Amino acid sequence: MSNGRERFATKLGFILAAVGSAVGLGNVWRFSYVAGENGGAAFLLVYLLCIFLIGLPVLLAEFSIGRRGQQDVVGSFNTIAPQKPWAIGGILGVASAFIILSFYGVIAGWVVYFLYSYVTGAAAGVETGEYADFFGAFIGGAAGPVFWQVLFMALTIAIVFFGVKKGIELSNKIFMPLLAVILLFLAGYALTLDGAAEGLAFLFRPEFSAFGNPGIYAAAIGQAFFTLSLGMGAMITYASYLPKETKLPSAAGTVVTLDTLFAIVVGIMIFPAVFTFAQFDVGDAGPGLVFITLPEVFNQMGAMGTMFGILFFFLVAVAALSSAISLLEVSVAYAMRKFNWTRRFAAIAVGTVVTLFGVPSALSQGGPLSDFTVAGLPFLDLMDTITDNYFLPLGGFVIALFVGWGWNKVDALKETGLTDTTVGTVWIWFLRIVAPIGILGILLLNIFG
Ligand code: TYR
Repeated sequence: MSNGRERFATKLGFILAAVGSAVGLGNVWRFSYVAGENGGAAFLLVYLLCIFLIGLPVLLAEFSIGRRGQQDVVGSFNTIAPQKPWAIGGILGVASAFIILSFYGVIAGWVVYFLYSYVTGAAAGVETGEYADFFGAFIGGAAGPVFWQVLFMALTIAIVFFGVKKGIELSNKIFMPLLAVILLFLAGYALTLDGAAEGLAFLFRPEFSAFGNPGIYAAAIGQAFFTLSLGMGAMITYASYLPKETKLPSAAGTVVTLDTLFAIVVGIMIFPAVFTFAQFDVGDAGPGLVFITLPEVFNQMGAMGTMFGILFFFLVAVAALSSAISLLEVSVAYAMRKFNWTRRFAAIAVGTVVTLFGVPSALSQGGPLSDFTVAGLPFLDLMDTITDNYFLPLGGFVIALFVGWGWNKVDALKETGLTDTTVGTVWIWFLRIVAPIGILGILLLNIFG
């Protein structure tokens, strides 16, 4: 506490912030459509392997780097290993955080628009089967998507402006459990729909032919890193605000368990609905999947549907906000140290540039920029794929190698409180061998497969 850095007040506060970073659009929006695109159950299996064999060890590695380094992501590498090239991993992380937030704000803007549409009643009067058009009309515009993106980003910037601790801890303590309750309820409701059996089979019964598609491995590892906020220093940055006493392994276990449960419950909620209502093939839905499918579910619920629409989109917006805050915090913490800016100036300057950089994404999903594609991908999908399937795993690769081989093993184990334990030995070897080979193998498979 001597160096004057901001601190989380309690261990619970830290865990809440870390869970708040992890649980967000990744679990709801991204998990649904990426699982849908990649064969459902086969994807889920590879995803879970990536989470536990690679994500969990790397998360603990990030926690220990951050708490030991006591700096932003680049600074933390440099403090622990001065004059070494490891900080490249940190720079890659700042770049990833910046790019991810640019399109994250766009999707979060969609969520806030849906919240608004349920509050005004506009989303409730739509006929069954017409939600694809409702959604299409919104993202096909220009001013609409940009307006809601800017609104959401302004909120994110305002919170980072005032500092990490205030607001985040409190809102996560109340809203995160509420989101869990709503999701469980909706998942229960989804199980009563006509397409429930088909949806569950899609999510849990793998088609073995799907494993032959090299794309699902990259999709799974990208989703694992994205959903756990890994590979770009968000967890390093948060852990740098930790006092020494916090037990890192149990914090990492909590984050991974909760985040994974959220994703699975969302899957149980969404796929029965997809197989009941969808007028598209589940593999082709793309980023609009939840925005088209869930309103159909709310529509079925009659008068209660509006209430669920409001609650659901409100809570997802809050979850997205706590994730967006952690994304912005990565670049802000870096800019504060690097350029000696104040928190307030950094929040506004970096936040504004990120928002501007997100505008092409906002216009790319049916709007004026939809014809501009690279490798068949519209701008938003391109940014998403580059960061999540390449940058984040690469960042995780550097982090694993750093703690596994670069950092003195005794120090790394001491930082996590795992000296002379079996868990500690297993952890180090996962970082040395399993995670790097797994990540590299998947990246190569994706490039050459
Ligand atoms: N994990 C967040 C989600 O699932 C997104 C995110 C990604 C947040 C990377 C932070 C981060 O560093 O929505």
